[in-house]
Amino acid sequence: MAVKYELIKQCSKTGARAGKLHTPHGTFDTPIFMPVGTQATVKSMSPDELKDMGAGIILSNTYHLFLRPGHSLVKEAGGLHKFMNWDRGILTDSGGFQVFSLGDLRKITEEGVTFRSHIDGSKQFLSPERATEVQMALGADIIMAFDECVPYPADYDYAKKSTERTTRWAQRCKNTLTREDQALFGIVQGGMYKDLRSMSVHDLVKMDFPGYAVGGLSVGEPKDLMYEILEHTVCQLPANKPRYLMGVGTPDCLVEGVLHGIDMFDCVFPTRVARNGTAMTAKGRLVIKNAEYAHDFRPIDEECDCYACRNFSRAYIRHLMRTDEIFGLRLMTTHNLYFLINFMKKMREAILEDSFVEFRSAFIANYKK
Ligand code: PRF
Ligand code: ZN
Repeated sequence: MAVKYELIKQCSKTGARAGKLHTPHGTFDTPIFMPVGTQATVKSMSPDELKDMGAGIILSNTYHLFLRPGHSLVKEAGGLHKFMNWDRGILTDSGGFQVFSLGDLRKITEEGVTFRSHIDGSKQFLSPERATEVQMALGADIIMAFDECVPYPADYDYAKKSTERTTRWAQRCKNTLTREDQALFGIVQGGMYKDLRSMSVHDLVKMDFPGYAVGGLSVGEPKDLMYEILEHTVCQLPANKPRYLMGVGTPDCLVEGVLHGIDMFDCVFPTRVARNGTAMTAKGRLVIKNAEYAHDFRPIDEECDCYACRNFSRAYIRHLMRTDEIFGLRLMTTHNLYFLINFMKKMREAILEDSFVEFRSAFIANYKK
């Protein structure tokens, strides 16, 4: 099997767990946060910088690489790892979610999705077979089933039909995959309906995927509802397989995800907000352009030892961001990614010491949303 999950420690009071994910490109500690590299690059960071901050697996996108530069070119380069010179783990999302975010530009049938490229308006088609073939050409360690993310809100009938189709699509993805060095994860959908979530888990688990993702959350629903559906879903997933919560990456949601037994996360949030001047800290967000930091010569985060915090002040980074200097984006991105990777490490240590409940209480007491 291409990817194997090893459970190291289960929290005695919550669903939280510490483990290891073995892949063809290394073994990584879980829970893990995967930085997003949509266009085969984590924006503004070199692979060496990512390694220095402790990144293990990064996520890239089938949709974007399929449209440009095209999966054949990436294959010609020797695959995505070689193309971007990244020798640790890669997970590619299937394109399902991106295609469905195009709104009016797409049409869904049982066969697949016809859509217009956001780049040149050309007509394109992705199906479970095509999305899997593209992901085989890219060559990531973990590839995702082609799914429909049920929108929020959605009526019961639509959510049911969509979820059943996603399950049929998952089987078609599985039938298409021929590479033995890639692990295909199934994606649980079901909207905000518990019985549909149970149905989705049940049907996917029968297909025996090497890992399972929880999709269709963090799509605009209230956080309490998200946590409720998450808990209901995760506790039905097999304990010996990795669990991935898609598109979630704010500190409060990461803590709740880990609490319920999630092992993997990805989100554009840390890198996107960094470029717009927001730093993440254990106390909450810090908006670097604010006037209050003009004469503040402390680091972004006094508890952080990333390259940015060890060497530069808030006042300096504020100046770079206000003058649109590229170095400012790089420092902000470095900090946010380092912060999150380190945050996951701290959660893992707490689980290993069986003090995750205390970690969570201390976090909640300190963190301003
Ligand atoms: N499906 C896929 N990718 C995703 C999602 C999903 O439901 C989400 C939902 N938060 C983020 N990314 N394929
Ligand atoms: Zn820092």
